[in-house]
Amino acid sequence: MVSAELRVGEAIIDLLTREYGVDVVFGIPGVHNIELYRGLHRAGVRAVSPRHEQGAGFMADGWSIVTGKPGVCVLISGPGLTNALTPIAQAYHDSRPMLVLTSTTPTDALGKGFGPLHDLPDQAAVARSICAFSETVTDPSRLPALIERAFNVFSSSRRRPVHIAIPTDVLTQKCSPFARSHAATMHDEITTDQIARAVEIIDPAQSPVVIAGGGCIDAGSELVAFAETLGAPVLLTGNAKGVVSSSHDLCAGNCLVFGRVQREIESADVVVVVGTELSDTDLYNNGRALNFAGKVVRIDIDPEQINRRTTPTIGLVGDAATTLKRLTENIRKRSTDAGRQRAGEWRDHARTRTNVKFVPWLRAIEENLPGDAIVALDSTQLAYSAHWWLPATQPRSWLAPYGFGTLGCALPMAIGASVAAPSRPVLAIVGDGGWLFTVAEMAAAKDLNSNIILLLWDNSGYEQIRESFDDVDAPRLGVDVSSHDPCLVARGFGWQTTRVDTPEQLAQVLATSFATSGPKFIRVAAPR
Ligand SMILES: Cc1ncc(C[n+]2csc(CCOP(=O)(O)OP(=O)(O)O)c2C)c(N)n1
Repeated sequence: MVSAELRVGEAIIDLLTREYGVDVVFGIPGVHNIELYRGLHRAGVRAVSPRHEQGAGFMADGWSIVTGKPGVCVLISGPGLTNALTPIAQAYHDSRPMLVLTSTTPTDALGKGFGPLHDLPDQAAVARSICAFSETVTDPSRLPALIERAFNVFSSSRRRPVHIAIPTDVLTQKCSPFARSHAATMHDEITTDQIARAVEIIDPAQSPVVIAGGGCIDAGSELVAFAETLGAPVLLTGNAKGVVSSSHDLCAGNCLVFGRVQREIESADVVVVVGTELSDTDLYNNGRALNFAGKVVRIDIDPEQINRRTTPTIGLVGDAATTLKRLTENIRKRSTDAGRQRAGEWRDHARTRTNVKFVPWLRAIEENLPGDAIVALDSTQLAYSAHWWLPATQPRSWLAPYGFGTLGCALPMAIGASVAAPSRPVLAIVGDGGWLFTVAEMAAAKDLNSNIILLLWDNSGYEQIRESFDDVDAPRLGVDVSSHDPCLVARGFGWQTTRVDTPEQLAQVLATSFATSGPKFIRVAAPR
């Protein structure tokens, strides 16, 4: 019998480190969550300090993409959580794991409207719609089962964030160390008969195509083996960039947004759709769902997703890696010639359709990007074409706001990525508008001496939105904003800073920047 020796706040962190391997968290301490921080200190967990909880969430998300593990945030009650809602929603939208631990109002005041500090009417409810589950825990004996449930979500279903709020009086209660709860997970195995039916559909195909999404992030080798056996070109969504190397002949890259490519997919006789919502943020075609003329084999871990946006000829609800492997073992092997040709045509099409305004800048980046680089993109014009133009040769190295489309995520995601992989260079491409959303995290990057190059695409305002106003003949309003003297700001945060005016200068500065470590800021005077 272990004696009561921990506070609940310490016991949660102890459980997370001992049983779930948590060794780094992102968050900001306050009076209310000190017991969680006491636990972090006791367990020797690294606590990364952003300058705003939005930064904590994005760092956790960036860290999670690179490591494949759930990012953990430790936040205070009320504003600690509300400040982090945007990155939590991003992780929800893009199906990524994140564990958010918050303190909340003392038990006797919960939901009573007494107005204690940081109170929300229902803190758990605030996060519920963007989490797999969000719970307030007043009985600490429930915590081990809830943490186990969270890690089951992260490992064996569609990944989503989880939020657990613990009242401050519960965090200070004494308890014995928590034992791990071993809840069962539900797994419906795809049957041999279902695999056989899918193979019957796939084998006669003359022009098969594979579309792979973020659900394939850990299924790269199985996806390549499947495509090589089928001889099919692979189109990747943004969240799958790098899952098949852009140097692979069958990789058509990220050109799903092009009308010609969409029409050719729609006329293929068999399309295998794996781990993707096929959403508007993958297709950018004003919400039009693809209208497949041929047969569709769809693989998704989420039974809710399997019929959304398209009803497949056959839906296989299961893990991408296992299911692709089983299909590969059963389909007939064929030549890759036609598939390679198609992939090449689509890659070329994307390049020729890229706005010439961006091409020399993209080339300067492409020519200098090291093979092991991690790229983080914000929502800025240069980044839009970078999605298909820049290479990505390994998975978990490409970070962008694909689903939620929020500004300001790239810098803190880059910092999280750099915490995960300190020796790899990280390039963040950020617009002058988006940069200011999370500019305070420049201080965090300086503290950490993060190996980040921040390329600021400075067109003095919200250029994409300026163009959107013009497109619909609306008078421009609220779009001509300036960040004044960005280089001075960056220097103030202690970053090495350079201003470039031409693509040639950019190429030179990138070459030297990638050769040195530490945070570096390159302000590009963007053409308009
Ligand atoms: C949180 C949030 N607010 C507003 C927007 C709308 N929005 C999309 S792109 C954009 C312009 C961003 O400007 P900047 O970062 O300078 O990039 P640029 O378009 O100028 O290349 C805006 C305001 C958004 N996507 N996210």
